[in-house]
Amino acid sequence: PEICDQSQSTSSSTSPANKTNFVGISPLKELTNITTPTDRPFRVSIEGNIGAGKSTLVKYFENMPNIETYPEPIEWWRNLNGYNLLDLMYSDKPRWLKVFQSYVQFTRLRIQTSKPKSPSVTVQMFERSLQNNRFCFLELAYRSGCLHEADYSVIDAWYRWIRANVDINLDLIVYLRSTPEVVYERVKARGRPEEVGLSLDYLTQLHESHERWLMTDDERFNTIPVLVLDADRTLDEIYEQYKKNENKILGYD
Ligand code: D5M
Ligand code: MG
Repeated sequence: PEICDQSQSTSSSTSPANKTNFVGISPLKELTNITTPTDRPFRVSIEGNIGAGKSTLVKYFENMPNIETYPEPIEWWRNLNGYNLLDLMYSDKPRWLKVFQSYVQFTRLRIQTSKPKSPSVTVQMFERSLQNNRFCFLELAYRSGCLHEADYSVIDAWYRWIRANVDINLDLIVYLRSTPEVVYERVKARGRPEEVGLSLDYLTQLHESHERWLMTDDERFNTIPVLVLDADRTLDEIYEQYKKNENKILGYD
């Protein structure tokens, strides 16, 4: 495919992207099949577009008893032997996207297989996941022509091996569902230097990639239960949603 032709996936006006007011449980992934594991903590991953408020949610839970939170390891990506891989990736995707995907997958593997620091930890909360890397970012990179099928296949082969040989299962995904225009404004306001060139078009594609992964019933993408929260609201309203859904998010009910 043509390198980084990003024109092909922005037009789907029939996608669930337009149901902006949808809050609640993904209709296709009922939460009835949540199981609380007995041999390890409950694992929940916080997912959503750039600027959806994942870090804020993770922070909200960070000091609660028996919960261990794992923010995205963005500082690892920003400094690998002095190289800022995040910046390299955004400044030249055809050159750097594949090694970035590969490094992100590695860092997420390290995090998602962390042993809790104390035996009293009953919940591990991750900001994004290996599953996100594979089914959202890697998939989008491939579909938009940013990644050669051979590169995609190598990273996919690693993912498959990991999944077959290491316990990377998640018990719940919390999807902070947003509208691309809303997160675009937040990303601009946040002003992370690597993200200055981020376009509304890319955020729209990323949104659609989250939708494809989490809001369709295609089991090749996801079989993990998904709790959907409306991330377009104000911070106060979003905190209200956390409070209301706290027990669900933590696997307590
Ligand atoms: O910020 C996380 C940043 O890292 C954001 O710029 C997206 C980028 N990111 C994270 N994972 C990937 C993968 N797998 N590919 C490409 N870019 C990625 P946040 O605000 O937490 O979303
Ligand atoms: Mg974040």
